Amino acid sequence: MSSGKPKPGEPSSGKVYNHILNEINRRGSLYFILIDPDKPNSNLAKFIRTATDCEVDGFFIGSSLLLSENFEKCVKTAKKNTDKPVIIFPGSIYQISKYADAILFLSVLTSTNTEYIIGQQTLASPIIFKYGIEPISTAYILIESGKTTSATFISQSKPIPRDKPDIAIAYSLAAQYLGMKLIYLEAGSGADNSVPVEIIRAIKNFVQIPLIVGGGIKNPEMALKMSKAGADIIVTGNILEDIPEQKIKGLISEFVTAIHSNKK
Ligand code: 1GP
Repeated sequence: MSSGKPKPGEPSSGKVYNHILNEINRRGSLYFILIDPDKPNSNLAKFIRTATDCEVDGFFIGSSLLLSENFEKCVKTAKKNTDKPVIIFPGSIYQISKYADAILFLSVLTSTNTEYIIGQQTLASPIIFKYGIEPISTAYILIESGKTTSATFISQSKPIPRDKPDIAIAYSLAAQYLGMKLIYLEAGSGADNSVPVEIIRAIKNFVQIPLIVGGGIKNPEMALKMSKAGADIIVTGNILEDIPEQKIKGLISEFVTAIHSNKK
């Protein structure tokens, strides 16, 4: 996709968000890959090109923690090697780059600390304004997944119990009523258990805004089940970092085929 960012200070065009909505309409469900700037990938450029050739729908870049200085380099490399949206999925105010197409403007609704609900967002806003990056208002909702994940620990969240879809529905409705544009249901990177399909299905009966689901998704079959339950965007991270290089292309293609097969 071409850049065409609004000039600093102009209201966001909503271009990337509209692209996502159009693609959801066209494809049914979308597949995004999470790039963790802290995980060394000597051949990130090649990885991004391979994923783009396999028709992945976009890339998120971010991490709960940021231990390396690679963040901006990752964003630039991704932008250089794909025409798909490159969107920041920030763990903190230190993850903002003017080279990205957009930023998920996350509020961690399950956090018990206002710092992660509105504090970091307040500090980030003037920078986002100055850079003219498109902010996409996103409710970040953590679901209990068997162990304390980095996302839960860092954001000081009280994750929603796996057997309480009603609570997940209530949070999601609140996000929609607050005018948020996306809901991100997170089990946490490397989670033992991914978000239950029952929770995805329950939320989709109540809210209209797109639903992103990520954390602990281990294979294309699982992704397809989530897509059929109503997930609009499926995200994987670890699974593609943990396999030999020669298997990456095949696995990305399998995820793309499975997720795109579910035209609603
Ligand atoms: C995206 O945090 C996830 O929401 C990524 O999780 O690394 O377990 O795929 P995995």
